[in-house]
Amino acid sequence: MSIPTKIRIHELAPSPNCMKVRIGMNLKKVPFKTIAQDPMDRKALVKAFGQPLTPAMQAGDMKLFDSHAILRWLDANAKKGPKLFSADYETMKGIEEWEVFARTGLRRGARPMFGMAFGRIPVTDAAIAEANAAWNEDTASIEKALEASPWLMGERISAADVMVAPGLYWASGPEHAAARELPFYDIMRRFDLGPNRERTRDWVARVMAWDCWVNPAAAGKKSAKKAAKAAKAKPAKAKKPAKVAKQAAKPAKAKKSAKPAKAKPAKKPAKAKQPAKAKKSAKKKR
Ligand SMILES: N[C@@H](CCC(=O)N[C@@H](CS)C(=O)NCC(=O)O)C(=O)O
Repeated sequence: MSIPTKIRIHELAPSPNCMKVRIGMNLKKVPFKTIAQDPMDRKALVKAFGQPLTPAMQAGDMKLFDSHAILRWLDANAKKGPKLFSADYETMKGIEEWEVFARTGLRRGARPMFGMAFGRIPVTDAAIAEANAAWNEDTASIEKALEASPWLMGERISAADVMVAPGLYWASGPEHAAARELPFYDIMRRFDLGPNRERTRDWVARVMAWDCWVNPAAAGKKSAKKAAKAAKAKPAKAKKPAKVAKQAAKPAKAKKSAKPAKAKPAKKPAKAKQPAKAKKSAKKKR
């Protein structure tokens, strides 16, 4: 089966699970369009997919939901870009362990963060402090893994990075939320990974540089222009894209991570380069 030319992703743009799919699509150089899901009305989504969550993908006449399922489909079918999973048994097991972590290991920070941002949980300083303590504790294993190598599974980017990093995006720098305009983001910016998470922040930025919602240049020049136009992009607050690019090039650990400018899959040579820097003018606000 080849990749259909018409791919539509139903998404809630700021959601980490939707970020994973955009990153996967861009790494694999698969063109796609997004359809914004109304968070308050999931009827059409349920009718089409039999379930209410995003991301949900229509690719030609095939339907698929669940971000990790979509990543697997991409890796099995797209011809370009780095290999996200692996032919190596042990590497696959390692990726799947990180996958379990992505699904369950960050809940103590993520649930209160999204709960407060969506108005489901009262916003209190104490609850935010508790969630931030959890963010710090629960990312210790990531910081440790990144002491040994620039990516979770070694010298190359893999599905492990794509599955885990987006869940940390909103807590990895208050400037991410501060650059966007809804009250939702005023709450998101109060969350933080806390001290001694420099490698983790740097790695999140390197993975997120592949998300065209964060970095329109990630989808290639033409798409970046289109995305910027569609979003009626306002002039950027210059610093953010520059920072993404700078962090992307910054070594997580002296020599080894001199490489991550190129995104590569675990234990396999990769063709994908780190995406271009977001142009100032391509910066969009939502
Ligand atoms: N296992 C699914 C989870 C999808 C999921 O939870 N999506 C969220 C957005 S990140 C959603 O649609 N939530 C509905 C809601 O919170 O009302 C995946 O990885 O795609």
